[in-house]
Amino acid sequence: MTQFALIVAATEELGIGLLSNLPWRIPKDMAFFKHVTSHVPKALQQQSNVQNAVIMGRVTWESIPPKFRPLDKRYNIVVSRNPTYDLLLADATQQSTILVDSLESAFKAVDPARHARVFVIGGAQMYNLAIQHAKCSHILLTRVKSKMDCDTFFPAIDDKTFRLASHQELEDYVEQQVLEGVQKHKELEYEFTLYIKQ
Ligand code: FOL
Repeated sequence: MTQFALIVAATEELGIGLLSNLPWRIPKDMAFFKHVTSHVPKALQQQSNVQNAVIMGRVTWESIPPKFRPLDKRYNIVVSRNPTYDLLLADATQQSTILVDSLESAFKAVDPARHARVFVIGGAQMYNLAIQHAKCSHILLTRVKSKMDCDTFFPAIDDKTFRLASHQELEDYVEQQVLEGVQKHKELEYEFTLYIKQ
């Protein structure tokens, strides 16, 4: 496998979840997540049958509303130590989803000929393993500035390993314009950021 990115929304205290769900609903952040994880880089779009892969733990899989599962136009790789875990897939979506028993097996399930970018999309157990991986090249972090009650956390981002990229670098990576600076949704303030491995 080549490199991969993490994508996450987290508070300043790096809180990411509460009771196995997202602690907030920020529509423009969810739209950003959908665009970034679905978008195949322009340089690779000539090839047909190419899409991105998203890797997630079993708890994150269950947190996605059933109507959005599997995440469409993406190859879904779900990690569970239970080899008999039932993904409850409709027949039409069987080929777009697989179950594997470890993060390493998830990376082995990625086919460079069919999968352009690879994203680890959570949750805490997956992020903890993935952030330490040599092939983890980017972290797309939506920083939620408001204090929110959380019971699940993203690992600390070591500033000797990752540097905060510029807004231009973020737009270049996602190949789309991104809202710059602090955004507001109802009472919540948030900002789109990118970290790149040094
Ligand atoms: N990264 C960011 N920036 N924000 C997030 O909310 C986020 N969430 C997860 C991972 N990385 C993230 C994990 N949780 C869906 C639901 C939960 C989830 C990830 C995705 C989901 O249903 N996504 C649909 C769009 C749903 C909608 O439009 O409301 C998708 O197609 O991506």
